[in-house]
Amino acid sequence: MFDLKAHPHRRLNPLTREWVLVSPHRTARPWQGQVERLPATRPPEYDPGCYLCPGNPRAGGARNPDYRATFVFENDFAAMRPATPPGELRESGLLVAEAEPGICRVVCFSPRHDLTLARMSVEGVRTVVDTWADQWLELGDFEAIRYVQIFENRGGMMGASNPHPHGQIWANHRLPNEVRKEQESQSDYFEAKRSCLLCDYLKIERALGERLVCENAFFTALVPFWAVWPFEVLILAREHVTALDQAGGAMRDALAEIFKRVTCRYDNLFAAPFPYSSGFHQRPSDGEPHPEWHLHAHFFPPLLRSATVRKFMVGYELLGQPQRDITPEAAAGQLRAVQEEPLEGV
Ligand code: H2U
Ligand code: ZN
Repeated sequence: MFDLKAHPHRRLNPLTREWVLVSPHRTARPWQGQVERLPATRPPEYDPGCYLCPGNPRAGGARNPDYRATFVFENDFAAMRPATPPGELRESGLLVAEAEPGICRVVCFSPRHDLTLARMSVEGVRTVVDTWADQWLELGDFEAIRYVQIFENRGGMMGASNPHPHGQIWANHRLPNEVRKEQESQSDYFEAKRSCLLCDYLKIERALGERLVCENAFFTALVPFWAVWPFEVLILAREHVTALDQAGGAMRDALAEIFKRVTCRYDNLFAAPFPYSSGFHQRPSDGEPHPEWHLHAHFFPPLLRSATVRKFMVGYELLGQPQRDITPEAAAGQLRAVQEEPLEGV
């Protein structure tokens, strides 16, 4: 008898329509609760050498203002530029290139060099939520911009260049690959069923409960059935809103609250600050209503069993498909078991 808890199987991600191989038998042993904290060297509140701290010079000569809450600036090493001339290359359908105009910005979450979303107050994170929503609207209004990607890389393991709490926004003309896949699947589902893929998925998960991590009145955090990363989390709006502009004050407070709770749980799992890449997926900024889109945030953390054991996408995963040993159900259980308050000294 086929058993998801015991037998190798593959699971479908209905958002990307990609499969993940799940090998639950490889971790049939119970979790040892191993906690291997990295040395708690908390950074100073202000670092004179940091290019994101208030008042400090950045590369390229600009100087940061003496900001008191959030601070947004154009990336000095932007991956895309607004003034990119139109153009394309098409050679036999095999050499294909298209000019890609865009705008890249950096968002400092706080003037305090030593904070993280987990360590900031909910009010402080609410200011970040407002900044994200304002930037999403402002960048989406540009003629050339059709998608605004808000994201955060946290920790050197995920390639973040600096511990100062910050994220980035890349806004550009065409849908990035991951967004295009989610656009197509949500749109096809909406056409076929006249209902929203993620609203329907959330109903199933809330009824089953085994993959839930935590929730409040407006958001649910869960480990998706199709998770690839060991402690991957999906934060879903509980009402059908297509983007941050449709979130009112109470919903924005709740978003700040759930971000703090999820990142605290991460920090309390193995390592503070727990590394991850996270970001929102929401409706494209092309002026269409996109009723099929459901606002959500993904968290992709690389850690597997401890602060030092990480997951790499190598070998079979690069050449075949992603694979995981610890099941999403087990990962959700571990995330539910850790406390939500920041630990002393973390
Ligand atoms: P990451 O930590 O996710 O790499 O983001 C930091 C960004 O900050 C990075 O994209 C930019 C880098 O280009 N940056 C500046 O714009 N100015 C600077 O003085 C240094 C870094
Ligand atoms: Zn700093």
